[in-house]
Amino acid sequence: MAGKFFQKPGPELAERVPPGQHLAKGFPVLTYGDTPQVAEVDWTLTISGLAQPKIFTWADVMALPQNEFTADFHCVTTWSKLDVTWVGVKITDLVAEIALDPQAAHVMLHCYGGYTTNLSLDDFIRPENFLAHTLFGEPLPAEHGGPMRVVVPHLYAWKSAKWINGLEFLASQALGFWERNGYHERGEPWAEERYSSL
Ligand SMILES: Nc1nc2c(c(=O)[nH]1)N[C@H]1C(S)=C(S)[C@@H](COP(=O)(O)O)O[C@H]1N2
Ligand SMILES: [Mo]
Repeated sequence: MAGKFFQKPGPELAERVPPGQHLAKGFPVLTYGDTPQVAEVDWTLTISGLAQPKIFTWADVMALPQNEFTADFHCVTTWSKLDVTWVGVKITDLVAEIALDPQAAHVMLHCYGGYTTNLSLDDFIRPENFLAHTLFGEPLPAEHGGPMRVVVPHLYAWKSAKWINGLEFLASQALGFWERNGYHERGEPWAEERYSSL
């Protein structure tokens, strides 16, 4: 019963809810397939493609500046959750540790379990995007992408890759898992970029 799980936003929140979206109660889990179980000690982030190859360990990422983030979260299946609070590392601080080839213009995010999603570097390297290891003050639960996920608040949440494991830098756009299966290549919620325009 939809009324049990979704709320109509009040006027002060309504302007933060993109067209066609409803506020979720709680924080739903949306995963295609099984939930990978990855321990922090085993977690790595592999840099490949148009960049100097590099592998970040958990300790490497924890040594970078840690920030708190509050961000709205919009799933293309029409639920949104406002004011989600996270702790993690800015993508800009992470990328500062990577020697990018000047030809790099896109990135494919690779995850434990095989999920992928694509972003242009303009969409990826923004101060509001981050790697998250803490959700609402607790270690990021496995079902929400723990131990480490990406969060890209300005795009639909299928771009916010859970169980992040690799960044592959590319010269041109390639399509990730949902993007190959009919979702939009960019996915901007205010423009309702839900379905592929290709
Ligand atoms: N690795 C991986 N990342 C993923 C997904 C997935 O299935 N696998 N689902 C995406 C989708 S469609 C959404 S809406 C969000 C959901 O995040 P949540 O489960 O923490 O709410 O994760 C995104 N990241
Ligand atoms: Mo989603």
